[in-house]
Amino acid sequence: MKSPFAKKVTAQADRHLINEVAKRLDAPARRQFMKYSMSLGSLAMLTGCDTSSDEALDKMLTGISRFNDRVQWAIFNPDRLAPTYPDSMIKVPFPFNAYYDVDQVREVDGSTWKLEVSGLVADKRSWTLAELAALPQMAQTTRHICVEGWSAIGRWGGVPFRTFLEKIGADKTARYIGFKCADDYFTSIDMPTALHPQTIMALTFADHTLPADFGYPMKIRMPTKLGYKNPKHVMSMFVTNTNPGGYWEDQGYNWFGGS
Ligand SMILES: Nc1nc2c(c(=O)[nH]1)N[C@H]1C(S)=C(S)[C@@H](COP(=O)(O)O)O[C@H]1N2
Ligand SMILES: [Mo]
Repeated sequence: MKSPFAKKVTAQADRHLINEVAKRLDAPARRQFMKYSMSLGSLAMLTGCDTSSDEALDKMLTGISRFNDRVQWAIFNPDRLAPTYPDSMIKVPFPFNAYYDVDQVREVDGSTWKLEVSGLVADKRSWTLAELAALPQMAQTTRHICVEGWSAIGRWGGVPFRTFLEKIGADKTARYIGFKCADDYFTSIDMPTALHPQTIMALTFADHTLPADFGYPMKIRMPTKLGYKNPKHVMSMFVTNTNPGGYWEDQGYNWFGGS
């Protein structure tokens, strides 16, 4: 996603989003909104034509992506549910994806694993797998969408993330939650998505222990976000007001990453 072409595709998606948002506004708000986004759009065209300045193009596209983050945050509906599907539609075998090949998958020892918790929370003690498994559980069959051009329906089960956040006394007015994984992956999400009723700390896939490939011992599963926002093999999490970025996000993927 680092290439200028990939970034142009992102900019096109942003134009699409701008039009989608405009459709939802009433007439005066739409005029104002379009005035603002059109000025961004004409800037895009001007800078886009100036191929001698990659730096300017880069800066402008990053600006649009930040704008896109703010728009997605603003229109995110905490009560709207992502579609769920019958279990007969679960994709077998489910696709694997990571920034490395499947033979490089990290083998995490679930018997010694402890989820570390830090930042703006009342209770910073770490959690064993058995402790998480003893909390209330839910499961849902949803579609995972990867920006690399595939999507697949899967079934993830585990602890509703909201339940966990309330249990540890997380500051629900904080803006972000960051995650660090057993590989070099990291990502972060907005608090409204963390509290969404379909966001889960997944411990199972298709009603069995989460396989290593899919993020054992725990992944954060959000059907309202694109694949790269769903961290596998989570080792630690922290609540913060400073945007922690992410592995792909820091290389040009849109940070909010809604789907
Ligand atoms: N720890 C970790 N989590 C990760 C990734 C990764 O490389 N490492 N890749 C992300 C991407 S881009 C996708 S599409 C999904 C793939 O999840 P799956 O292997 O369960 O299909 O994991 C996401 N979470
Ligand atoms: Mo992905």
